[in-house]
Amino acid sequence: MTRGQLILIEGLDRTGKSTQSAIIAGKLGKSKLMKFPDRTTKIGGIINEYLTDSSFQLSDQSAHLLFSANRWELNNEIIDLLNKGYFIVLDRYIYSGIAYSLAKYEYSKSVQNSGTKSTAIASTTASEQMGDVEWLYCPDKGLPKPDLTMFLTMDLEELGNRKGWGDERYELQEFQKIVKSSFMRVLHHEEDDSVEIVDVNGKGIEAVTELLWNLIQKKGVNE
Ligand code: T5A
Ligand code: NA
Repeated sequence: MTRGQLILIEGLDRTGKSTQSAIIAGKLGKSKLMKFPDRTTKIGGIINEYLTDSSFQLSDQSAHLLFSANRWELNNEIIDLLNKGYFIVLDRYIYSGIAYSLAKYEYSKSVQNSGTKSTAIASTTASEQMGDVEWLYCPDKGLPKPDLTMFLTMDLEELGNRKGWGDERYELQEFQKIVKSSFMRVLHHEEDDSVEIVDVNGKGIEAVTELLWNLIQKKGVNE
C-alpha cells in the first residue's frame, strides 16, 4: 500500500482554516481530519484553559512545549493512518507552534520598549529561548513533515470582522500583525516547494476551497 499524505492548512486566527479543512477532508475520500491544538487530550485540556482564561499563568517556554507535546500525543495515530494510506488533513501544526512563539518574543520586546503595560499575550520580559528559532524547532523535530502546506492569509482589517474574533488570548490585531510576519519567516525557512501562500482576501468559502483544491491537484497529492 502506498503511504498516505499529510496536507496542512495553516493561517492566521479566523482565516477559515477549520471551515476549509473539513471541506477538503470531505472531498478527499479516505481521509482523517486532525486539529491542533487538540483540546480533547489531557495536555489539550491545559492548553484550552490557557487560551480561554487570560488569568491562567504559564511561562512562554512552558506554553511552547505544551503545544508541541500535544502534537506528540497524536504522533502514533498519524503514523499509523499514513501507513494505512490515509490522507490526513491537519488544521494547524508545527508552523503555528513556531510562528506564535516567535511572535510572542517580538511582542514582549515591543511592550518592553514602549513601556506599555503588558497584556496576557506574552510575558513582559522577552526570554532568549523564544527568539531562538532553533530552540523553538527542537521539540517538534521528528514529527512527520507535511507533503503540502497551504497558508491562509488576509488583511488584518478584514480579520477583525470575522465572527468570534477577539474571544481568545492571541486575538489582538496588534499581535496578529507580528504573527503574520513570524509565519512568513518560518515558512521561508522551508527550502522546498511544499509551502503555498494563499491570499483569501474578499473570497467566499467556495472560492477559497477551489483555490486549495487546485493546489492539491497541482501537487498531485490526491493521486
Ligand atoms: N497555537 C496553536 C499556538 O500558539 N501554538 C501551536 O502550536 C498551535 C497549534 C488556537 C490558538 O492556538 C495558537 C494559535 C491560536 O491563536 P485554534 O484553535 O486553531 O488555535 O484557533 P483559531 O485559529 O483562532 O481557530 P478559529 O476556529 O478561530 O479560526 P479558523 O479555523 O481559521 O476559522 P473558521 O474556519 O473557524 O472560521 C472563522 C469564522 O469565519 C467564517 C466562519 O464561518 C466562522 O464564523 N468564515 C468565513 N467568512 C467569510 N468568508 C470566508 N471565506 C470564511 N471562511 C470562514
Ligand atoms: Na480553527
